Amino acid sequence: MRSIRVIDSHTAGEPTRVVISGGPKLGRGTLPERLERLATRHDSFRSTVVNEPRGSDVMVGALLLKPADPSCAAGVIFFNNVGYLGMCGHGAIGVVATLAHLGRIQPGEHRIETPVGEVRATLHGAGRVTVENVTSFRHRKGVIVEVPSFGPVSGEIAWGGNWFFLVEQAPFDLTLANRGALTDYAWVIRCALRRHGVTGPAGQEIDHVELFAPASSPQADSRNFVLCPGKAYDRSPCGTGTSAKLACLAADGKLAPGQTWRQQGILGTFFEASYRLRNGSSREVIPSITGSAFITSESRLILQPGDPFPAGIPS
Ligand code: PYC
Repeated sequence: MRSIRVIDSHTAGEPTRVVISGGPKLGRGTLPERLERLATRHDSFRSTVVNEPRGSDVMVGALLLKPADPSCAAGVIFFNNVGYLGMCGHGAIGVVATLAHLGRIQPGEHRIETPVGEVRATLHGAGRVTVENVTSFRHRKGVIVEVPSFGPVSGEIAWGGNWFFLVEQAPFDLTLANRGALTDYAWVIRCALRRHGVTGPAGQEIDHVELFAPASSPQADSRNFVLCPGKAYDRSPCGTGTSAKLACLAADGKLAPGQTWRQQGILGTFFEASYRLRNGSSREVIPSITGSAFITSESRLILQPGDPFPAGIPS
């Protein structure tokens, strides 16, 4: 009977399931090469770990791997109910808290390989972590898409480790009670982007939609609602989404390097963020995101012979 050892945590409310053992053999190579093998030869593993009945649409999986560079603490591939994520901010915080929980790392700085580049993480202790993300940038601003039932919607396209369409206003208050309407609204925006061929610079799909409103707390600068590729909304303020936001603020001269931005998510939890410029570039920023993760369980996922859903239920 096959089993997969996992540790679950949540970061600002958003779950991460770190696979400690029992994953497929991906061989050697860079993280993008191993991601390619995972996606093309073992995609059922992704679905087994995060989809129902063992997981849920909101679960983000993190497969721990030996890093290609042995001086890194780990390599990690993030995935969700429908596919793979380049980077994942809340997930990286969850991975670092999990490695600390396992006693594999101590407070201090650690490097982690992801398919879209290396990130630095500082473990402050008690699950509090700062992740210095991959280089982030705004691709376009003032992009207008015609959204059925809502009319023209204007937004910015930015990379923060994933591709985002950032919209400054929404027709519904950004409250948890409105999550259904916000999900539907963000989803029709995403479909409109796809229909109109709005992409990243090399044709990349814009698969995250991020809506903003003023914060509900004087301690925050802004509140967001982020819709992920598989139609689950991010319970956290979204680390890569906050990175994309920093890139837009920096491009508009609205946030100085080193200045703190407190991003509140839909549950009211916060990430603290700031950026430095990449090699003096005024277009590319290196964001740092600070948040806390809490371990919620240690378990073994079991694939019993005869189970009609050994690979989970497709989302
Ligand atoms: O925190 O970057 C993030 C993230 C992406 C998708 C879900 N969370």
